[in-house]
Amino acid sequence: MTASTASTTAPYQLVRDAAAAIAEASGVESHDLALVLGSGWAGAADLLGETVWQAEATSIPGFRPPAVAGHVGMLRSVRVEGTGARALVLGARTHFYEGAGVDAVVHGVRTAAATGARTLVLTNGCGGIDPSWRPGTPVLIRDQINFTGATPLVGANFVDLTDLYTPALRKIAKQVDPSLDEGVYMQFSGPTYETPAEVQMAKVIGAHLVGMSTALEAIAAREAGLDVLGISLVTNLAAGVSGEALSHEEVLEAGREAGPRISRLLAETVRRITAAGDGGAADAAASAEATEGGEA
Ligand code: 8IG
Repeated sequence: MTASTASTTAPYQLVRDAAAAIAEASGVESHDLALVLGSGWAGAADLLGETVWQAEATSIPGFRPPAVAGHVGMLRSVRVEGTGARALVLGARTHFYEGAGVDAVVHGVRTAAATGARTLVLTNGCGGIDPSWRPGTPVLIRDQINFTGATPLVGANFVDLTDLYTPALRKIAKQVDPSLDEGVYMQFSGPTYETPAEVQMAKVIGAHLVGMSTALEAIAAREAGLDVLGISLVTNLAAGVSGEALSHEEVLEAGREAGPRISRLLAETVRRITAAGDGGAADAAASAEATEGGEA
């Protein structure tokens, strides 16, 4: 890892400033786990536990206002119900298609790591290529294809991505909801949705889910040493799969419909991850083994 070079560059200084500002404003010295809430997931963190602090993200260094007008991006510090662990909830993200650069896209993730988080839960709304996934279906991300042509890493920084999405964390999510499927998420640069031909290409090269986020963030998380759990909410069938046109209204409706299910999934998964210890995957894996056969 090239932390010695990376940590002296401007984006990393901004990250340290952001983490210090969050600690100061929230009174929470360090966090154990962080979550990024994507399209359709806005209310999904409401069952996690007690919110002990919240603020507009733009009050913290490096966080940009959300691209969608009338939408305020909030940061929250939550005490996880049942375990007392500290969760940092990032209520909005900066997308690659905003053109602010990759450092802006991954600022929240790097800040989460700098607040002490060991585990990151990335959520998103996306298009599904498998027609059996009706809009409103949550799917675990097993692996990814970064099709943006960009990366948050600079220099000879050869981060291993073999287990980019931590298997032990997926296992815990499946114990919470045994009906969860897994898929490969492909990040396009956006902001257009794909053409039907692009969706066919995605399918041929091994993708099951198409979206405009998450992959770059997962890479930055891995560089920062975080364990990553990714959950996509299929809010629409990808272009050309159903023959219907894509609509933003459909996306919103799928999110509303899936709300109760994904809220319970998120809360119970986070509770189990943090129950084992400090939120690291080794503890999570141990707890998954310990409960094996008992509940799932
Ligand atoms: I919500 O079908 C949502 N986000 N690229 N394709 C891409 N991003 C998305 C889609 C989709 N649905």
